[in-house]
Amino acid sequence: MTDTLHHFIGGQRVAGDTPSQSLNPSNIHDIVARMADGGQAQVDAAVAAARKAFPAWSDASPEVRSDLLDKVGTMIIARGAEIGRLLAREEGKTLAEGIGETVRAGRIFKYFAGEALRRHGQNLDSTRPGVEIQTYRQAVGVFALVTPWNFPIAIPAWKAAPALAFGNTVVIKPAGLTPATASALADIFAACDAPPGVFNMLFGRGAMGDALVKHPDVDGVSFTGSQAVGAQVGVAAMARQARVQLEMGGKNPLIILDDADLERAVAIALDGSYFATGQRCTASSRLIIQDGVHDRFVALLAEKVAALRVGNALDPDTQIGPAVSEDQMETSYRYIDIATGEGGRLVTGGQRLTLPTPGWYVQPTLITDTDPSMRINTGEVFGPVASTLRVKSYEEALEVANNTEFGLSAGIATTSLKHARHFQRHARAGMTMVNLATAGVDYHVPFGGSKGSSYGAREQGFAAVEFFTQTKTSYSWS
Ligand code: UN1
Repeated sequence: MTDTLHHFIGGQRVAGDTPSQSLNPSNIHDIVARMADGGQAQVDAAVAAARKAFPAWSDASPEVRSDLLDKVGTMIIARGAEIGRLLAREEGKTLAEGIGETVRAGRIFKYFAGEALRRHGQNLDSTRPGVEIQTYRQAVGVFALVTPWNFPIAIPAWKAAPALAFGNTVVIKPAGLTPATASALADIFAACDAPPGVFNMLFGRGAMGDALVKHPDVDGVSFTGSQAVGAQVGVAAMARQARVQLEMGGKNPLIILDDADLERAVAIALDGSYFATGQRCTASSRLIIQDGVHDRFVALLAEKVAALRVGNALDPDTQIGPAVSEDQMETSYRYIDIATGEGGRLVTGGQRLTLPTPGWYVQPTLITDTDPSMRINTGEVFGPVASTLRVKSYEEALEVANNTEFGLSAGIATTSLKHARHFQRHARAGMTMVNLATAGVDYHVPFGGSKGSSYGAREQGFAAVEFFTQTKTSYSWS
């Protein structure tokens, strides 16, 4: 079945041409959806609808906002198996990963249903007698949310839910590779009787996102995607003093020290580097291993990697689905070639795969004997590919881990409290993981990185209020 997706503007589906389509990366003969495109006129209409809805939505009782988010969350979870399957079909995650992500999106809405009711202002004594001070958190206005293909429902949820909870209205432009999954969210807002214009969705390619981000009536932009696009989004937003939040790539290290619980270390490396086909900005791509345990760790991990079942995402036995697109598949193989060309040793993987259904499959790959300057250790691969680096000490491991322009997530496998504590303080990353995979985060706590990975206020959990509200300080004397 091929869906036809139209824009969702002011509570209505707005039809237009549907020139592009999304494909099932596990079986490229399967067209998942035909997707509308558009330009300035659709962007103007969506932003105008969001602007029109803003006064009533921001003035509404927090209970009204809480109720809508709770209803949306409940409906997403109720439809978890069906939307999760659509996600797996369109993005290439396994069924379990697709359903897991969908349920997570529902939980995000339910969390922010609670946040909408929480009081975020303060009462303070003034330094002057008889004067009182209150701070309020007020809604900002219309937010543009530009979301990536790798979490096609969770990331729209984690940007839209807080924006709406605090009284803003939104226009989402989901990634062109995964529009059908995002569109399910627009259907749910319609089914939950969301006030028209509070939640709008525009389909299309990069030019559509560009027009949205540059729209003078958009007050803030939250973006997740590549560094190159993020830089343009940042400049466009700042040019008119719109607030902006950017989540970009990662080149996340996982250190394995000699004293690590080896079985645990192998399990978290396997999860962090390969699950979700390595298509997570939090994926572990550099495994930094201490001398004493290096060979044993590599042998154990290689055995597990070689045994991973790559296949059609909709087959329940599949552990690793395909890359999302031909481009992403080719990027992985290109990085593998460069790595072996520069002297890396291919321990397992790296071969092209022909499976019963034609798709963009990548064989999970482990490359050893690399050094920090190789391309495989500097660029973001975004595929099921990891490299290993051999180090002599914890100090050297930390130095190698921090030697990157990114800084999203960083992990360490160790039983030493001393090294774990030191790492938590000195890893230059927004998130640190001790004996846990670098990927796979909770939804009720801050998310974000340092250096080239992130810009602006943190996303998620109790931190989201920073970006999606503006503080007013009120003085009174009586
Ligand atoms: C996770 O690791 O659970 O685009 C989430 C990404 C991140 C989300 C990762 N923004 O991969």
